[in-house]
Formats: sequence, C-alpha cells, structure tokens
Amino acid sequence: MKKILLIISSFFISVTALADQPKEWQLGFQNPASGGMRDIVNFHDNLLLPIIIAITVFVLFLMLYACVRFRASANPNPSKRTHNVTVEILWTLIPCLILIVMAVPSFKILYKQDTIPKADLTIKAVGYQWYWGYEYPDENIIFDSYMIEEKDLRADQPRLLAVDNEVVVPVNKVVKVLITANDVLHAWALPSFGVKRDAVPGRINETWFKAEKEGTYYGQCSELCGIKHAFMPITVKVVSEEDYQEWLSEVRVKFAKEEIENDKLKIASK
Ligand SMILES: [Cu+2]
Repeated sequence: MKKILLIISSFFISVTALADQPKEWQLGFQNPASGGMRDIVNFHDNLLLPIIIAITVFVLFLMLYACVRFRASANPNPSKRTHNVTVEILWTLIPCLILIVMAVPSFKILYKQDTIPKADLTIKAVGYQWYWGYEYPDENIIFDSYMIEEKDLRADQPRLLAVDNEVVVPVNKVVKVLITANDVLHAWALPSFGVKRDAVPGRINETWFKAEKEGTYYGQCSELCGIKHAFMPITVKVVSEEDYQEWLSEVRVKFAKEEIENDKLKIASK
C-alpha cells in the first residue's frame, strides 16, 4: 500500500521536480532540457497518451459489455453470425485514421531532429569497450571519459552515471555531435536532450541538441555492447559562455591533442 501511494505521489511530484537524471519511482520522461525533447514530451503527453487511454477504456467497456450482455444465463441461444460488413469496415478504417493522426506530427518531429541547424560547436563521441572518448575537433582537444567507481563518488555524484571527465558545452548553443565507435556497436543517448544515436565502427552518425538550461545531464550507452555496457555513462555539463571559455582555456593545455598523433595521421593518409 505504501509503495502504491509512493508511485502515485511521485507521479505528481515528478512533473515539478528538476530531473536531469532518473529519479526513484519516476514515471514518464525526464524533464526536457532542449526544444527537441520538449516536442517529444508534448507529442507523448498531449496526443499519444489521450489516444491510448481512450482506446484502453473503449476496449475495457466492450469487454465488460460483452461479458454481461452475452453471458450464458441471459443468452441461452447464442447468435451464429460470422460477418458484418459495416463493423468490419469501421474497425479497419478507424485505426487507420488514428495512425494517420499520430504519424503526421511524429514525422514533423523526426524531420526537425534530422535537420541539423548551423552548428556553434562540434563534438565527436567515440564509443570504446567500455568508456567514451571525446574530441572537440575545432579546439584540438581530446580526452576519455570513464565512469567513477562507487567507492570514489562525491556526495553530489549519482551512482553509475557520473564520469571523471565530463563533456562541457555552452548553454543555448547548437551542438553538433558526431558519433562513432572503435570496437563494437554502442549508442550515445541523453534523455533530457531527446538524443539517441548508434555508434557504429567505421561510420559516423550525427545528431544535434541545443541545451536550454544550465546543469549536469546524464545518459548511458544504449546499445548492448558487452560485459560492462552498464558502466559507460555519458555526462554533459551545460554552462554559461564565460564558464565554457574558461573550461576551454584549461583543457586546451590539459587535453591537447598531441603532435605525434597528428604525425601518425599524416603517415596514415599517405
Ligand atoms: Cu557501449
């Protein structure tokens, strides 16, 4: 009983609580932090859910009605009817119309996600067994991002989600993400931004987001990639432009892409 109450109350709380990561007893999506995710949540909450609820209630009503109206005691001589053209046309047409009503806005959202606006910055995420490597090609920065073990966590860091080196991006800027993998399939996914793309060895997928709120956002590898699949989280810190510039000047030294790597690339390209 206590659990049921908790689920019900968390449903109402989760709407208002700032959720940049999964919460206990959470229902529904994490709070959106980008326009793309807001579209998805609106589509789900305002169109899909009402349709699903209406269909469920209608089917439940039909079942109850059939159980009562056509029970054996009240209906000793059952009908032998097998066809009814009107009903058959209706139960084919109405679901088709419902699907069309859902398809049109859903394609709109898909198209919007697929069209990358002019990017303010580009980051490259490379999946490895089992961590993520990041590059800022325009800044000559490269670093790896490992999950922090449970024993090393700070009080404010969530278990299985925090990493040692976070991706840092400025707020309200279009970030283009190039996604690939080095060994097996991985997937770069961040629920608050409505972003999820497969990381495929030998191929570069791309997606984008524009974070609208400062904060720390968490995601996970979302393609089963081996024994430590659950231990290669994604952390993105969204900061102000000034903080981003400050971070850049620090990591340009700390995570500078080494010359030797560039030489290697030159030799390889010959
Ligand atoms: Cu993975």
